[in-house]
Amino acid sequence: MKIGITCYPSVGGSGILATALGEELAGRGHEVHFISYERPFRLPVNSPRLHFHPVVINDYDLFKYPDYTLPLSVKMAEVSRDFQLDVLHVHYAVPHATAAILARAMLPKKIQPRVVTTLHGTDTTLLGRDPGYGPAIHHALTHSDAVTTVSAFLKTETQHVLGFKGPMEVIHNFFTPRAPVRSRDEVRRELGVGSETLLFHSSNLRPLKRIDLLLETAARIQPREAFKLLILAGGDFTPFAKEVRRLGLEDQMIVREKVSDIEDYLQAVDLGLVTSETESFCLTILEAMFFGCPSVARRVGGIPEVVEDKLTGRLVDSAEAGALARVVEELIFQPEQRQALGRAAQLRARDFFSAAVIVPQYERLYARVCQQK
Ligand code: GMT
Repeated sequence: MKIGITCYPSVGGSGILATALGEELAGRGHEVHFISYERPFRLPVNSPRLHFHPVVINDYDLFKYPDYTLPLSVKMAEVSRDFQLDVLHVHYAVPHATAAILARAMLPKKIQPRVVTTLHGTDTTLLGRDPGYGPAIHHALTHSDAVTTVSAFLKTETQHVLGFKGPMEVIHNFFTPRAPVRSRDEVRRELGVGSETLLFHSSNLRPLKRIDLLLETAARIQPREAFKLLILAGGDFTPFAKEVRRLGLEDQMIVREKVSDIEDYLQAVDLGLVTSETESFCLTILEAMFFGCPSVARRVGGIPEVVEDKLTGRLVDSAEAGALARVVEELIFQPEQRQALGRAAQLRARDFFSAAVIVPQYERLYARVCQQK
């Protein structure tokens, strides 16, 4: 098939997932065309059947805010026409789904691609509640040929928040780890970590990730010498430096910003820590699971679909730093228990959230919507 994919190209779960999906589809013989304002950062160059079409945005003085939706929709229509796309698969509703619906309407009926929209989380849970976005998202979902969500939780939220009553298929996220370039020992040496437990947090640091709670939790873990905390930051960490100093955590913290070789770090860490207010799925937990690293997370959103408490990680009901810290301490001082959780997490990742399990679900969906043509 000929499939167009639009996603956010920078660091972020929805973009990572969409890029991996495109790569997997090309590997299975499909022709894949990425359409975005930048080349997705994990998209390989010179790979057969993988193409990238940049959207050019001109900055006109007459606009206070530059518009992306219109040039994106024009590029989507052009690529659909020139490469006879069967499907336009858009990841993250805003503005991608709206642009796809417009692109399709610009084309003559017989060359219109099918539009598949995948909701990832904040496009429903945050923007869906915004009266300036909600109706446009609802319209785009209603006019998509298929809608998928990355968790059952997100499907329910979409029904509640947007009042969307149409069919939605739950297709969980997947991850295909690349081989690390450096060894675990080399990476731990780079980080200055010896036998301490290496805690791990990876996120875009937005308020929803509750970095305040993450740092407060780290500050409550005793004794301090027992751990270090590695943060892979998909954003600027400097605003948090003052809080790190206030909590006296300078010696425990290691921060790396905008890392692309995440696998090097994933193989070197021992325990993930996720303090988010909500997550529709939490790809970072899954990425760590593939390397046998379990996580401690709050029991929120779609996380219980990924982590089974006490089997493949730990879920904490409380949003209180002390409660999270007690569970982390337990796993620091019981390495056998932590490693058993990690081994089970790795098996679960492979059996339920690998490309081999998930990608065929998208292929079947594409075939189904194309039959309706
Ligand atoms: O976390 C974000 O706000 C970014 C967003 C994204 O576009 O990357 O993440 C969402 O999509 C990820 C991939 O499906 C999910 O793993 C994240 O849980 C989800 N984030 C939220 O729901 C907050």
